[in-house]
Amino acid sequence: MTVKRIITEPNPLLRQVSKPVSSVGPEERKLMDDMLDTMYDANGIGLAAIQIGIPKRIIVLDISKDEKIKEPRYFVNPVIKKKDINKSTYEEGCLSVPNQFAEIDRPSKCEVQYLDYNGEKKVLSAEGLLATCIQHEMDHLEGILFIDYLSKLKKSMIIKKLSKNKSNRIVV
Ligand code: GNR
Ligand code: NI
Repeated sequence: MTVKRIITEPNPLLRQVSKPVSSVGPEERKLMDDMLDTMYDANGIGLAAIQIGIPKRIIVLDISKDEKIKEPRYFVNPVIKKKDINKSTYEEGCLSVPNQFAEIDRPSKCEVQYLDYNGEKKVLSAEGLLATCIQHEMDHLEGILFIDYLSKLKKSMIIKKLSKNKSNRIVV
């Protein structure tokens, strides 16, 4: 289990479309373990593989409120089968868009089909924060970030800020 460095915007890697996984083997499970470690270390509730530079269609989530009770969820090759016509609004953040938050509307419920940690085919009906988070992570697999839903002006202001922070940071 290793904590990896999370890639932040602007970075062309985050715009890459991730590739389906052919089977869930030791390499994929090691990746999922590292992703979970990286996510917990960064106090996030979700992470897509591309955020640590691996363009595979894998996401991990843990939306449990109690820090001591871990409820990790693993999704390989997730596909959304159904989306509710009703929308919910959540204040979203992203580990790849540090310290920026915005209210985003998304379908309030969704049904997702995926392979789990053991490579078994599963279907999950999600609502609330879980549904939002699944859709946020699945956007990462398509190279989409939540700031893409904002006005051009808001988005460009955020990217400008992040670029500035990056050029000021001393990389060790
Ligand atoms: O930690 C995260 N919190 C969050 C809050 C509202 C909606 C989505 C998220 S996902 C985010 C972690 C992340 O960047 N995942 O890609
Ligand atoms: Ni994100």
